[in-house]
Amino acid sequence: EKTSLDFLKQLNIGDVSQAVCTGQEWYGSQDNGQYDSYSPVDGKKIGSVRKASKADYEKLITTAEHGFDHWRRLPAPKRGEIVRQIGNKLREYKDPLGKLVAYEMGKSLQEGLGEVQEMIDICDFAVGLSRQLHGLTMHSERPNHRMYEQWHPVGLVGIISAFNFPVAVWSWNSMIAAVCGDVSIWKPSEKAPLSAVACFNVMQEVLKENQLPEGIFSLIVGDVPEIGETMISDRRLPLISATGSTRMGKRVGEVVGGRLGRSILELGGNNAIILTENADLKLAAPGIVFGAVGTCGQRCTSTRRLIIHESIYDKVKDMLVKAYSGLKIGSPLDESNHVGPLIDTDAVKAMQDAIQAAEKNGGTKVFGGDVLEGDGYESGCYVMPAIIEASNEMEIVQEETFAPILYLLKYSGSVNNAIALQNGVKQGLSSSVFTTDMRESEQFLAAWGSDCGIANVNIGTSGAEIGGAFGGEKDTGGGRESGSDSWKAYMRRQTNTINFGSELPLAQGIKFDI
Ligand code: UN1
Repeated sequence: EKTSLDFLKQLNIGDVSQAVCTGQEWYGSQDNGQYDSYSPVDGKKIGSVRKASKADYEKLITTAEHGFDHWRRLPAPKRGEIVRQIGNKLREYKDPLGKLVAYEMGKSLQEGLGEVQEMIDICDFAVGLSRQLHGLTMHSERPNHRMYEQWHPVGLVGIISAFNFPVAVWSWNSMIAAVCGDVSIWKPSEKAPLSAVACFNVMQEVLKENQLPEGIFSLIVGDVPEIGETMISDRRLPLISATGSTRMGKRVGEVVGGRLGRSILELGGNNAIILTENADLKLAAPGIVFGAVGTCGQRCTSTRRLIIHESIYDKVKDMLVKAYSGLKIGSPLDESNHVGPLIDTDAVKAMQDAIQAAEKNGGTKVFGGDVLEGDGYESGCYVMPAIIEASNEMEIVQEETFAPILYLLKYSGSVNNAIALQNGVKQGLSSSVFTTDMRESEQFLAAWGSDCGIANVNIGTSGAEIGGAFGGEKDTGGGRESGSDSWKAYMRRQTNTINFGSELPLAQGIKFDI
């Protein structure tokens, strides 16, 4: 059966897209090669996007600098009004954009639509924020003096995003940056470039209707050495927000830090759910399964480890094997399926290697792990999610494998032993505990509890709302995006002291007469 590709027409995606967009204008080198985007759903080519050259990048930056000078002069609530219209445009195109995300990346249609919903939600959040970019006022120690702080835009913000959330992560950064008065330059993943092109096609109408200049929102598709490296070492970009592997993040942090720029890093996770003997297993089951197999295990918040009290270990194992046996795996565009494909065959290979390594380390596979073949699985990217009994010290358990592998770990004694296991990895993104005992949940949330950026009670590790700050500690990079006061990272703070008297007293009582 042929997948209906009407959504490509609705999103104005042609055979070959240009590499650069500065808002409405598209351009780019014609002879620097191109990315062909193949769908992991059916293995078919969806379209191509040209690769930008260094000259394209330079032209873009000049435009963005002009765009910034215009945009920063617009009152923040007026910038919010543009973001409000972008949010409404996304509402209009939610269906085709969600379908394209599902088709190009391979996540389920529900999750593709959910990802576009995250974009709409962050636009709404940013609109409200555009009237709340508050600073504080302080009392000056000097008579007839006033002291306060204000927040100004930082300038050009580079956004480097990953394939797994090909559009939402851009919106978390770009929409908050936009109300803050910044302009953004987005380098999307080369594994899902068409979803990025589609976002700009959708947004274009708003920019045009409002007669905005070029360079407020920009897109550049290109290679890491040519474009990614150029961005991170470019002093004209005071802030780089990067999502991806810890290896990539270390490189970004080092280069941006070397020029004393700022970075927001959203890197790998190794997220665990703790099931104590007081867990409500009915509540926990969907949280665990969605966390482990949703998005085919390719969220940075995916559940990778399940830390189970020994008294309920066998029961939980049986429950999970039963639940996994009922999983429907197939085209993510068919809403009755739970799990779609991995992003590509390299990811399939990485999953197979991880399972082998786990078995070599002494782990026991209790379910799944096979590569699926036959009707509907022609792309070679479909796998059966795996459950492996393991222990926390195993090298492979310490690593993030971007695939649906769930490691079962056993603990005995108090919840503090489980928390020690949960914290006993290099990463620190998301964590959760299922318990109906408030003493256990409060231990988990205490200063000596979970060391992660996200710690949940009776909710899984994935599927965070946009209203909270998103990000994590240790090898996860320390950055925070999206809600709460994450906006502060996109602005520079200025402290202002104003003397409205006729004397010039110095602070700290210093006398200096001339
Ligand atoms: C990511 O995987 O990079 O919390 C982001 C979640 C989503 C975002 C994940 N809202 O699972």
